[in-house]
Amino acid sequence: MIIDAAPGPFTFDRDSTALVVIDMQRDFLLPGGFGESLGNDVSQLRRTIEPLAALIAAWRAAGLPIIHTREGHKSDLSDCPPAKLNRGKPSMRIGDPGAFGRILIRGEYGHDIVDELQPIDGEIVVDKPGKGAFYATDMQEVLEKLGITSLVVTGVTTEVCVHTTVREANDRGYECLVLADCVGSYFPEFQRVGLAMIAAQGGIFGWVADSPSVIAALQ
Ligand code: C5J
Repeated sequence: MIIDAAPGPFTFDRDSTALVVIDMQRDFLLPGGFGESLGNDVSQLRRTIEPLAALIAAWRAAGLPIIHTREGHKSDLSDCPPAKLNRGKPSMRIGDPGAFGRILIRGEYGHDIVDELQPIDGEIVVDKPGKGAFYATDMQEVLEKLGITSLVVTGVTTEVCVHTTVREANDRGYECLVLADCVGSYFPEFQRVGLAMIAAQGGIFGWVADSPSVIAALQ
């Protein structure tokens, strides 16, 4: 399949491509949740839900693999380095009580994926303690087992967990297509620059396109 993308056409093979949906978690996306409590405009992330739901439906219909990720930590915080824990607003740190349970703690309501994009049986969920999907996870083994060499990358936030994952994937030899309408940042300028950085210099980290062109190619 060939997708019209920046900086040029992105070619991928159905048998070796996975859709990666990064951290579409209630803590980041729900009004009243952790993300909003830090002063962020969650509508900037929520606009990705509708196109992503359509993409996931098309990807499922095509029978191709989907990998969801969630950023979060064990309840005793033993996998959260002090350098991460001690940052942020003092009353709103990882593990503190939030509107949807302890913030970014596995098993809490807020840590899980928004209702609209819940994984279905057979889809892989990678729980990650860091920003990138490869650090301290079995992501690489999962991809190798599936014979995946290309990733269609979606989710939040563009400049943090999406970028870190794309950079980790790029260094490991994966071809990454990032879908602009299916990734979101709380900060519009970071969204614009984050996407530009991926496709700059002839695609230094990968390619950028929109989801309708992928959905059309799948049909
Ligand atoms: C952040 C993420 N922003 N999923 N996490 O802390 O991008």
